[in-house]
Formats: sequence, C-alpha cells, structure tokens
Amino acid sequence: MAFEFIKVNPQYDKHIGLIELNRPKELNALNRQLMLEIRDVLREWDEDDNIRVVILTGGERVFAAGADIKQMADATAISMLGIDQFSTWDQIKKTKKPIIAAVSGFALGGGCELAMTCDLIIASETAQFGQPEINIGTMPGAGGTQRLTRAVGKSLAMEMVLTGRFITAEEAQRAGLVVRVVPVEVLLAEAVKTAKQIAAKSPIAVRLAKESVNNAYETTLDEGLQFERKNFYLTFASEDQKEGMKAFVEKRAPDFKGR
Ligand code: DAK
Repeated sequence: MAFEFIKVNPQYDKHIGLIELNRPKELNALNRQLMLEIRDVLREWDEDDNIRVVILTGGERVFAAGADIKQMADATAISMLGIDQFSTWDQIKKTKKPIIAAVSGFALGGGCELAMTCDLIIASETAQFGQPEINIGTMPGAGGTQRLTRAVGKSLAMEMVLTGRFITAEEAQRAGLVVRVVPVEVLLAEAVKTAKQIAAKSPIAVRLAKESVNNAYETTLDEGLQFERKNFYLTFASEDQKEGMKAFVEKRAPDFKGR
C-alpha cells in the first residue's frame, strides 16, 4: 500500500509494525486522508500473523497538533455527519493487536485523542498533552472528554478541557496518562523494547488480555469479571497455554506460535 501522509514499516523489528505520521510542515495535523490511511494499515496488519504489536509515532518533534483545523473550519454539522469519520477511530479501538503510542512534542486535540485510543503511551521528555479545542470555539470530539477523564480523573481533565492548558510529559505520567517518560533520543527504542516484550508472549493471550483490560472501561465490575473469567478459560483452548506452562515446568523459554 502507498500512503501520502504516513510512513509504514510492517517489519520494523521482529513482529513489530511501525506507523509514523508524516505531515511535518503541518505538525502532523490529522486530515481525513491521514486518518483513513491509519485505518487501512491497521485493518491489514490486524490480519497479518507476522505482526504482533504496532507502534504509532509522530517522530521526535511532534506527535500531532490535532485534527486539521483548516480542513475542518468550514464544515457543517451535517457535512461532518455525512463523512464517516468515526470508522477510523473505531478501527483503532477495535484493532486486536496492541498499539503503543510513542509520543514526542505536541499531542493536542485529536493528537491527544489518537494517543489515548492506543493501548499505552510512552512519552519523551518533550511531550505535551492537551485538549485545546475550547480555544477555537469547540470541544473534544474523538474521546477527549471520556478517555482523558478516565485516565487522569475529573479535576485535571476538566481543567484541560475547559482552559485548554497543556500538561507536560512528567505531569501526564504522574496523572496516569502515560506509562513512562524517556529522553527523546531513546523514545522509539523504548517503545520497541516494550513491543518486543509483548511480541514474545502468546498472541492469543495478549489479544484476550487486551480485550479484557479495555472492557474495564465499558462495563460494571461484575460484568467485567465475568468477561475476564471467560477469556481466561479461553486461553486454555490454545496450544500456547500448554506450551507456556510446559516450558515453565521444564525450565526453558516458551515458544509461542499463536495457536
Ligand atoms: N490543523 C492545521 N494546521 C495546523 C494545526 C492544526 N491542528 N496545528 C498546526 N498547524 C499548522 C499551522 O497552521 C502552521 O502552518 P503554516 O502557517 O506554516 O502554513 C504550521 O502547522 C506550524 O504551526 P505554528 O506556526 O502554529 O507552530 P507553533 O510552533 O508556533 O505552534 C502549536 C504550535 C501546536 C501550539 C500551534 O500550531 C497550535 O496551537 N495548533 C493548533 C492546536 C489545536 O488547537 N489543536 C486542536 C485542533 S481541533 C473528530 C475527530 C477529531 C477531532 C474532532 C472530531 N471526529 C471523529 C468527529 C479533533 C479536533 C481537534 O483536534
């Protein structure tokens, strides 16, 4: 597949695919085509057994300064309703493989929402997160009021959404939005390190575990526990579970096949 606004490498490392946003002059502003390109590559990679983990990054300077304001400026409610914008965001959400966001520089508006739609965020020391839509007369529209609130709590989310204040990587980590903050030069290497750890596990167990953690946001505790239990049982239908436990008993490293 050829893309205009993203660079992709399905074999960035063993079992690791890399998507890099590539609109540097516009600070990786997320126009519709860019989002469709992300959707298409994720769809394809989700069916590709060679890829077990995806890393999404904007490079070292900026993650994404939000949806493309110039493209959005003249939209009407009805024109936006007519464009199937949510299929992209929905695709990211329903991707079975884990997606790690490696964020450096600005992650604003849709950029912050894009990072939060991924499964975990690793940030560089220069990362800044914000939902500044309020400054341009609108509000978050792709999960900013929901995922941010769940990640950092009501007070901080409310302040960010109502004032447009950006938070630093360090503050984002303290608040629970990002898992780790690292120097910018090693951001991608750190993301790869985490991706490799995940890629070495059973892809089936990873998929079911990811699904179960994400389900914690969608359900009551009791329903979530039931869901978790069923996914736990399901891992016992895999060869990987047999291999994992056998390898433990035999004191050797497991060789997971994704079966
Ligand atoms: N859109 C379009 N162009 C952008 C942009 C954006 N979000 N952000 C920056 N640019 C462009 C600038 O216009 C400028 O272009 P030229 O003037 O050179 O042609 C170039 O990138 C460099 O930007 P600056 O000159 O402004 O650079 P600075 O370093 O001075 O400032 C900044 C960086 C990030 C602080 C500033 O650019 C800025 O405030 N940008 C806007 C941030 C923002 O408000 N973001 C939120 C946008 S609204 C939805 C899905 C998503 C969304 C909504 C709905 N659905 C599925 C329904 C999301 C909405 C948003 O994200």
